[in-house]
Amino acid sequence: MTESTPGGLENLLSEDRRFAPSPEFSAQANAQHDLYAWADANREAFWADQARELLTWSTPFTQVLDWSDAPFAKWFADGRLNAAYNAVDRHVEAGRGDRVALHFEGEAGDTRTITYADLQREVARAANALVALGVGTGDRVAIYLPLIPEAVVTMLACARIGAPHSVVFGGFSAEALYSRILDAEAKLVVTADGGFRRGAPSALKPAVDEALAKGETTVQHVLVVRRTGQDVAWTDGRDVWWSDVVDTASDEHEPVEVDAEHPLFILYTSGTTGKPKGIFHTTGGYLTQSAYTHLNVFDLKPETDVYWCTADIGWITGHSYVVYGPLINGATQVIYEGTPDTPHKGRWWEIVQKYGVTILYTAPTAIRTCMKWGEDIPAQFDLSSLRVLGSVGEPINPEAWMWYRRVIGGDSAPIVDTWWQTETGAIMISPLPGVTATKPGSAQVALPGIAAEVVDDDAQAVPDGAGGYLVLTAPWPAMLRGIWGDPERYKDTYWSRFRGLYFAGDGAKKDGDGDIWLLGRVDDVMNVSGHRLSTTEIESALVSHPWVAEAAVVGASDETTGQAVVAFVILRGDAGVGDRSADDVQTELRNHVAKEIGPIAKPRQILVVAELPKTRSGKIMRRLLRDVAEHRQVGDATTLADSSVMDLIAQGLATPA
Ligand code: 6R9
Repeated sequence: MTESTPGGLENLLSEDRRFAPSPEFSAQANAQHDLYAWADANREAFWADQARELLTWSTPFTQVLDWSDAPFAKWFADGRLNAAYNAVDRHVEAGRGDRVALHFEGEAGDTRTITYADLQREVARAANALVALGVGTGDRVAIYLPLIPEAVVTMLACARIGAPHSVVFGGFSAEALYSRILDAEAKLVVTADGGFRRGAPSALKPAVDEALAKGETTVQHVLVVRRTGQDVAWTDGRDVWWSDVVDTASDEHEPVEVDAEHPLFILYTSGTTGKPKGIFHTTGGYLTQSAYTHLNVFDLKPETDVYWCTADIGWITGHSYVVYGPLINGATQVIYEGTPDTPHKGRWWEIVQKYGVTILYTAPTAIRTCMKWGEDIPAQFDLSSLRVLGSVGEPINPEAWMWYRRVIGGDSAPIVDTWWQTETGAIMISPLPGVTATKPGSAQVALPGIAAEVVDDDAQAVPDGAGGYLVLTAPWPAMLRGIWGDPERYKDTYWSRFRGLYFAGDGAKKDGDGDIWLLGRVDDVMNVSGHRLSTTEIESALVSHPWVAEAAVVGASDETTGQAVVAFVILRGDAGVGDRSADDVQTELRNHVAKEIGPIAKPRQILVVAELPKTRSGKIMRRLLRDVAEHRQVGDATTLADSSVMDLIAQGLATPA
């Protein structure tokens, strides 16, 4: 049951600005209009063509889709290949070894230029080192690294030996890391002493030490990259330096050929319950769709483009559009370790100018932050190289879209607003630059080969102009193959709401042209700066503090981050809060959440209340709390078990604690 039905945003449907691609852009674009017809004619044949065209198979497949055990899909099941070979070696074999794969820009301004030939040697060394550390095909490796070249190298080294990686975002806490290590039964953790964030070294290794001290795990070794030079604690026998085992390893390694359905990685994402879900992806289908979308949605020309996706590798965007998609396509790309405002607020635009970035892929929250800083900052840099702009992570509001186009895109670069999820593995709904006349704020249409629909409560497609739930109506190559170790949860979460349809958890509307507008989550998942956070998970973290009796968390709209975490807590009378001020209580609890989950989960605001609004079945009515958090007139409270609760909350907030 969801308590908020998609709605509102009527103003979006009256958006009538259109930006048709220029004839020059259309003429040179990778994707032409006939791509839709090709895919519509025979979806499976279309994907088979893409898989053959974009990947090198060591054993060609003869089967395309096997949906006989739905919703568990198999794509290209009798084919065999290696992901790292496809991302690196074959480019070198084809004489493109001198092409730059990665322009690495450290936060402090240090740089490294890594060609495909360099990358091949480095990945081979790392693969040999992993094997020497006892990692075999099928074993899981947890990766807890900053965005430095070693992160990309480690992911590819895992892929090279067929060991699924589980990247844990470096901003996550020891607790979060521990639960992910346990769930995946990781054999190895790869980390660094630290990374540079906001002008200072920020430690990572202590969180790994703390995680592994929490209890028995399957981890045998911790492989540590030296990045910041910080002091680190050392466990002899368990911990090894990258420089000792990778730098000294042989740079020759034979990639391990795996089945198309061999797991490539696990990536944890927030669900509606406290326990994060280990979304797992396999090899052939995932790589096919990442490469296809990267080539067509961004119009990549590998010989001339300089591509930059600002996502961290801890998120799915970093997997599909920093590592696999671009490297499979032989792209030259920028990776940047740090924050956009270090050492100054023009840092990103300085990087665009320095490398002549032609394709930029980022998130609405970053665009809104830059809007807030003012357009005179990007105006100081030459951004004329940019020719395609992408957006991902949350709905982009039309003002931000227009600003992005005008200030960053010089009023001409097409914007691709790409809707997809950790679960979908790759982009699903997006304009095609050169084909689609874009509309500020709408992701518009399913890509060729993808089938999406907006349905009502009874799974019926809604007419144009109406709203409902976004579903995917046909299997796609990069779809998740399940939740690690929990097939039932996979079926329940995605396939039980509407029979035979994949329920994405997003509300959506179709406008008069049938174009899709995403309206945000309809479940208890928040979207803060493009990161998915579960209300339940943060509530559990709050309740784990001795002062807190009960907690309810909502996502309140926020000008910069899209949504912000607002928590309502009931304190325990006997727990020793004493006469601490409301400010002290708030600070203590905010820090507690940061420690339990990670700084991105820190509530913007914590309000101490006497009661929480609940239905008779005991479900907290977060909708009403969201009204309070967003300073609105509180909506219909008639289903509350005790209707005076909202008055109490309102009164409590009016009187300073
Ligand atoms: C890739 C990624 C998935 C959720 C998704 C939706 C939101 C992503 C969006 C968008 C509107 C877009 N979302 N892209 N909403 N327009 N272009 O972000 O994956 O972290 O799993 O989040 O993000 O709510 O369901 P993930």
